Amino acid sequence: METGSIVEWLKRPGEFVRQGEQLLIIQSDKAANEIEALESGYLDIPSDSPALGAEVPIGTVLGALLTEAEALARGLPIIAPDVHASKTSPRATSPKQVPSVSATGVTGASAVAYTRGAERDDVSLYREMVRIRKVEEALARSHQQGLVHGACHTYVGEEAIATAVCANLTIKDTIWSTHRGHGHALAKGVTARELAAELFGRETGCAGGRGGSMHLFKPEVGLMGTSGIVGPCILLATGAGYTSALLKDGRVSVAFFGDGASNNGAFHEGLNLATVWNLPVIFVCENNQYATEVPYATVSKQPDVARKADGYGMPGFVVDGNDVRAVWEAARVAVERAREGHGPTLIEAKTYRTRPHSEGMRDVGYRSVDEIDYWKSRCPIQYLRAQLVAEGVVPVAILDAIEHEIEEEARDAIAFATASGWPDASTAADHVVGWKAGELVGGAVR
Ligand SMILES: Cc1ncc(C[n+]2csc(CCOP(=O)(O)OP(=O)(O)O)c2C)c(N)n1
Ligand SMILES: [Mg+2]
Repeated sequence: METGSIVEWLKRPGEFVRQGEQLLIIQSDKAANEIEALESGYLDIPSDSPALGAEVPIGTVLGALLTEAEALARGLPIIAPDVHASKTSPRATSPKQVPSVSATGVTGASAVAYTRGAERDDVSLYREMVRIRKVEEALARSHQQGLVHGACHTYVGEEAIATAVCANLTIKDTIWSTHRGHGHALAKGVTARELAAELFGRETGCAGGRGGSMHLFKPEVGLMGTSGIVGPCILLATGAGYTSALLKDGRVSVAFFGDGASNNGAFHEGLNLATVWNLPVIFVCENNQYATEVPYATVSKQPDVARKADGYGMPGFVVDGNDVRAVWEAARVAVERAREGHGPTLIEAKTYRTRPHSEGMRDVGYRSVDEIDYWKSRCPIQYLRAQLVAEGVVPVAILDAIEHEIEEEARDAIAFATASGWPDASTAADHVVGWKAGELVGGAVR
C-alpha cells in the first residue's frame, strides 16, 4: 500500500481555508506533495490525528474542514477568513481606494495620507452589525409587548457607524452617546443580556436596571454613558480628551451624536476647545437627516456637518454611514491622528433610521414611504454581505451561520432579561450621589 509522511501543516487549527488553498505537505517515496483543500472551511485537526513525521496510508483522514458553527461547537480558536483576504484585497490596503471617504478642507486632505495601522476584519464587522440589528429588533418586539419601560429609540439602519468606529478602539478608549445608544453600547462591549436587562429595568442590566434605554453605562468597557439630553455628550467626550491629555494615558474618546446636536451650543464649545487644546477626541455626527421630525435641510444652510470642522481648524470627513468599510477607514484615520497627538477629527456619517424616531411613535407626515424604502434598500448589513459574497471572500454559509448564532444570542438575551429580578426597593437610593446613601455620614442619613 502506498504511504506518505506528514511534513508540515500549512494551516493552523481553527483557521479558515479556502477551496484550492494548500493545506499540508505530504512526503511520499516519490516527492513532496502539497495537498489542496477540496472545499472551504475551518480546519480541525483532531487530537488523535497522526503526528508530524508519521507514516500513514494514502487515503487516511487527517482532519476536517468545518462550518463556522461546527468549528465553534468544537471549541476551535476561529481565525476569520478575511484576516487573510485583507492581505490581498485591494480594498483593504490603500486609503486612495476608499473613494467614499472624502475630506473637507486642507487639514482633512492631509489626514487621508496617514499610513494604515490596524487590519480591517470584515467578518467581525458583519457579525457586530447583525448583532445590533437582531438584538434591537428583539427589543422592539419586547417594547410592543410592554416589557420595555420608557422610550426606546432604535439604531436600525445606522449599525455600520458604531460598529466601524468601535472596531478601531481599545477597551480603554471611551465613548459617550445619545438617546439612540443601544448600538454604541453593544459595539463597545456591553453584552446583549446586559442591554436587554437594562431596558427591562432588571438588576442584571448594565446600569442595575436604573437607567433604561437612554442611560446605559459600563465604564469597565469604556461606555461612559448614553444620555437623552441632546448635545452634552460632545462636551463630556471633550472633557475625557482633556483628562487623557493631562494624564498622557494614550486613550481616545469618542462622542456619538445626531445631526440635531450639531446645532446645539455644545457642538461649538466642544469642537472649539478640543481643537484649541489639541485633544484626542473624535466627534462622530450620525446624520440620519432628521431630528425627530425636523429635516436637517430646514435647519442648516450648510448640508454637510463635516464642513463645519473647517471653521474650527480640524479635519472633517463626510462618509457614507451605510458603508461600514468607509466608516472604518475614516475612523482609522481619526484614531491614528488622535493617538499620534494630532488632535480631534469630525466624522459625519450620512445615514438614515428606518424605524420611527422612538418605538410606538407615529412615522408619517414628515417623510415618505418611498424615502424609507429607498434607505431600507441601502441596508448596511446587506451591503457588506453582498460585497463579501461578490468578492468570494466569505462563503454564504458562514454568513448564514453568523445570523443564526446571533438570533440565538438575541433570544437568549430576552429570556435572561425576563428571568432576571427587579432591583430591591431598599437599594433605590444607592449610587444616586456616587456612594451608598447609608454611608454618607456614618449611616446617619438613612
Ligand atoms: C437639549 C435637548 N433638546 C431637545 C430634546 C428633545 N429631543 C429628543 S431626541 C431629539 C432629536 C435629536 O435628533 P438628532 O440629534 O438628529 O438624533 P436622532 O434622534 O436623529 O438620532 C430631540 C430634539 C432633548 N432631548 N434634549
Ligand atoms: Mg438625526
